[in-house]
Amino acid sequence: MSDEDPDWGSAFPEEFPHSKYTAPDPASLPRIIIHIDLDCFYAQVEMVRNPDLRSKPMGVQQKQIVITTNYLARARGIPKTGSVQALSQAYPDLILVNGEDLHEYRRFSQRIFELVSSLSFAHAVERLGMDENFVDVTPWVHAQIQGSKDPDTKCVVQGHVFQEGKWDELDPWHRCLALGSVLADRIRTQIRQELGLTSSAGIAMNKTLAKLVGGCHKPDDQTMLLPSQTLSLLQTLKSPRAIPGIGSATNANLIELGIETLTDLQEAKISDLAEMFDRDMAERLIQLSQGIDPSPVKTSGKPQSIGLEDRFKVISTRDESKAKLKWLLGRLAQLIYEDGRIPRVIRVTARDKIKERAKGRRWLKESRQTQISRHLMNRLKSSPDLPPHEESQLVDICLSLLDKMVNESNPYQLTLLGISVSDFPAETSNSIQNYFGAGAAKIESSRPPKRSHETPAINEEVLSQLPPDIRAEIYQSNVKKVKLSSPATPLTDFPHDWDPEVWASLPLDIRSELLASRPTHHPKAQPTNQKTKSITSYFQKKN
Ligand code: TTP
Ligand code: MG
Repeated sequence: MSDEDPDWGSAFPEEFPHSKYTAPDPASLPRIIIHIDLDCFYAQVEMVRNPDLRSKPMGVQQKQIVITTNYLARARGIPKTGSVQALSQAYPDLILVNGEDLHEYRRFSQRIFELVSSLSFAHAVERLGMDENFVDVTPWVHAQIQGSKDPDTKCVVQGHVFQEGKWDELDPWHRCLALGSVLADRIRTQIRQELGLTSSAGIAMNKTLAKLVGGCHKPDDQTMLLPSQTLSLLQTLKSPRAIPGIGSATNANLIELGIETLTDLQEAKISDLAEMFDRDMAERLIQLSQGIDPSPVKTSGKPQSIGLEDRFKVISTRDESKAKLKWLLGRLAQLIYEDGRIPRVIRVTARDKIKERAKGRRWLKESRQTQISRHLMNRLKSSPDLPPHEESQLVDICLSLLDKMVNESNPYQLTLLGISVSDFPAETSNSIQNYFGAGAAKIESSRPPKRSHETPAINEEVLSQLPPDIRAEIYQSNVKKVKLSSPATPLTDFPHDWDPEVWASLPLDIRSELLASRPTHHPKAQPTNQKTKSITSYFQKKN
């Protein structure tokens, strides 16, 4: 079925032209967000490439880890992930395909995003990692509800209602969601028809709920959440950690505060969290636990940064680091060439086991970045290979960034190194230097006009290659304890030597980055007496 020729007959089979129906005010209607998640994504891509694999239990391996298995394997009890050794031993008929070359996965990921973005009812599409997309279909749905459709008109739900709940087709909220379910079905059908891939979807009033409910009927199916079912859905989660966006680092902080269950967090006040989190973060955490997520679906553009990381057993000498950085640069050059933009900032990320132990942290990644002259990567406009001279200069720059994190005179044990680049030319008009003028602040930063995910200073490309729990953890460790000035209080942490108007016009993440770069400038989090709305009263409104 073409997108230009929608058959909404199945959604509204009957018309009542003489109705005295008054359309509901759109402001009183919920947002309708669809979350699409591809089923066993890498495995499906491999099965498209080699259809013989479809009838076999198979998995995709990177290094010694199986990162996904197909649903045939899962139906036989083979887990989704595990070590190659353990899974091969326990399931000798499991076929493993090497998935270290991400090129095809990225290509399919981009095609999915482009396909979904091209659908006329998709108001905004936000990529999350490689195989997930949020789609905001609110304007289209509201227009339908406001249109000539009579409230008595029959309306259908595609797929499941959460816990097979009963929905009321006369309730405008339910009707909005039902329309969302029809659109989700449409999206999934298009992806299947055009790319040969199956996916699962969640339909709800916000991103968090859509993502959570989308996992209820997997694979190749979809689930819609009624507003009154929000608490029931949340009750299926064991701990705050199960909420997308709450990583294990944040969870550990919550546990330190005595907040162990989701109910604890739902009932917490912002002041209860003040010891560990700034006010905005505390508020967001409490809201998330209550199923409240006002974050918009932000249309994704090209990634704000491009990068890759490698994990390994241990590197403890400069020569090994140099060799690894050189290897990473070579692969990064290929990605930059494919992207077509030339970056002006390079960032090195490292994880040092010894530091982690010393600080008692399980996941401690550090990054340092610096500006680079554009001529160093100019060749990548026309070739995927760096000339030797430029390559060696870049390796030296990376090593000097690493030196800022690793002291050669002390022992260290690196288990991860990564390089990413950002600040591409199209975005230079928004460069922070333009806001403050040269020399106003020595900040090495990049910012695209749009962010595809609310992860300040996080490399989406790198994130997309990581397991979801690690992605969430990295996200949390980046935002944790960073003062986020909310738009409602734009000048709270305002650095007084900067122009207030310019400050107010800056995006929140850049403000945070600037504040973070001024070590003495963070006023202590103000405890608040503001009471969080009780979750019950919040949801009593709409049943
Ligand atoms: P997921 O969406 O978590 O998993 P999936 O799509 O394979 O399976 P599901 O049907 O349960 O959604 O991750 C998407 C892809 O990300 C996955 O196919 C492989 C990759 N990935 C990694 O690179 N590393 C990892 O540790 C995991 C878990 C996944
Ligand atoms: Mg998936």
